[in-house]
Amino acid sequence: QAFFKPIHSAAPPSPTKRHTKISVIGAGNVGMAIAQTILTQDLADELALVDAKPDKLRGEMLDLQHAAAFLPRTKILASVDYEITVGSDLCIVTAGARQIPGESRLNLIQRNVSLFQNIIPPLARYSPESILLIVSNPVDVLTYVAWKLSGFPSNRVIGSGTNLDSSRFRFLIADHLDVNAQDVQAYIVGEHGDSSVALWSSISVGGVPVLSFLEKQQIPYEKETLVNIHKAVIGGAYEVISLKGYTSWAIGYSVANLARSILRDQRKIHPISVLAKGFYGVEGGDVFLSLPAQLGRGGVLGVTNVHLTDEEAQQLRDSAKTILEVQNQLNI
Ligand code: 6V0
Repeated sequence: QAFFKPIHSAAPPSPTKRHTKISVIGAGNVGMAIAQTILTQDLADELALVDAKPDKLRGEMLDLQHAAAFLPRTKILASVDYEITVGSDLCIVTAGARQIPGESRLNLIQRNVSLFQNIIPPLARYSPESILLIVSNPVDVLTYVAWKLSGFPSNRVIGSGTNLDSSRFRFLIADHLDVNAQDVQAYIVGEHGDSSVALWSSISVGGVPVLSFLEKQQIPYEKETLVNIHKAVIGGAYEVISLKGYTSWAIGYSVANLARSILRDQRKIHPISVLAKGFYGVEGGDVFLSLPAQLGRGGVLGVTNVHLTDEEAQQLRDSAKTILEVQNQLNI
């Protein structure tokens, strides 16, 4: 006897209701922070977790499933087999090798490329229409690797890039001015990490362009303050890692925010890693860099034309060159 007695006139489920599926590859600190933010924000009907460690993976899956009574209903699956990712709308890759003491950066990247050779082809095969969102570091190079290995059009392969750096930037500016970070429009572009480029001239708070306002009012502002804020953005990740061993909450929210823009077709502009060739004078090869890009259900819809100073544009081109030099040394 059925537990539930169906009502006679119950209509069949509407065929137009979209079933949304997200897969997260890598159930480490970052993958799990992303997974839990996605669950609490009700972004998917189905969440598939893949990792190379079956016990850890099953433990994480059960732990999340046990919260079902407090969360929106989401089917949670986990397996070492990529078959469970079939039909994903969005695949988020956070799997990554950890640096061995004394290992060169290039060697670590090459090990991550080998890892991606096992991850990206099955993802692309099981979800040929999906959008790939790469989080593993070095994110710009690995987004390029994922693009190559997937064979997907570039609008469907993105890296989380400087979305997190920009959120740190907005927090620090908001803290400095004592305003709400959501009212601060400010972008960090370029390479995620040490050589990122802060777009000072385009910062605005509540629609007021900050630098030109200060200049017009002849309010002296310390150039040093600006430099220190950017330094704090770059140092932020290192500081968190040195204190707690890894970063997780902010990257979790940052990636869930990208997932929302994509799956709910929000058409919001995010600084994310996209194929940058042809934008802002970036030439010389296929390179992924963070630029303010519009995101929707189709992936990257376009790149906005923010005014860059000559110095900012040059820094961006230098970043592109550095990344290309690394890429050229890889066996993909
Ligand atoms: P972690 O906690 O070591 O997790 C990595 C996970 O990947 C582990 O659970 C591994 O078992 C798993 N894994 C390894 N190989 C495979 C494989 N072949 N298939 C499936 N799973 C595998 O690392 P953490 O979660 O802290 O970081 C993950 C990655 O995110 C690293 O590359 C970080 O550098 C990167 N981050 C990127 C950020 C960004 O802004 N782009 C921010 C934070 C971290």
